[in-house]
Amino acid sequence: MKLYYAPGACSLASHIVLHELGLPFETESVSLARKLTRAGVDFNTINPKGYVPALELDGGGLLTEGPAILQYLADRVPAAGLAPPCGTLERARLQEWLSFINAELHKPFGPALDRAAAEPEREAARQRIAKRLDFTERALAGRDYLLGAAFTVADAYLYTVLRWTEPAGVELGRWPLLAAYRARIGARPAVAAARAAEKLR
Ligand SMILES: N[C@@H](CCC(=O)N[C@@H](CS)C(=O)NCC(=O)O)C(=O)O
Repeated sequence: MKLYYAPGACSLASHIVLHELGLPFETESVSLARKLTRAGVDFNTINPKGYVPALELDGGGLLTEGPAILQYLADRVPAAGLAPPCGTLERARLQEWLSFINAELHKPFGPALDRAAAEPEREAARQRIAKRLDFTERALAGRDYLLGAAFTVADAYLYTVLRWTEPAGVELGRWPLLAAYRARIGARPAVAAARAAEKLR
């Protein structure tokens, strides 16, 4: 398998999960501004959607969309417990979180991080993010991870998105449970390894 990623982007969640699972994999970074892979290939010829993450599969073919990639990877190694079994309510809970993070939390970071966007648009995005972080903070009360006692792929994704708060102008200290959660997830060896591979702090 080969993961196309951009340092610190949402592809970090897939990169974390690959490290967590201990499966053999390769990576190649992509310049999102120039749509060029590190080897100089036009990334649009690999993923016509033009964005990361994109996972080249061992048997050929490409899988895109972070939530799909995260679940595909988790299902390769069920014993690792990074996703509950398919068909269970717990699996639907995982999908509920992945959808929420993807559509409700990840998306408003686009305008919030865009220095070219008008300030009112950026501020509206920050307010949307804050509302969603309020909800997530309440959901984490009394639990270490989004689904309860065990780390899942949803935690890899939420951690990745929480890393964007400061550059987006959102002070994570307003949500003490989320700040502690980010530090806790960030200390996992696989998370540190993925960060190091992407040359991130
Ligand atoms: N729907 C996609 C969105 C992925 C996405 O937003 N990727 C960003 C980085 S976090 C990107 O590559 N943006 C470059 C672009 O859209 O041109 C997913 O959930 O995987």
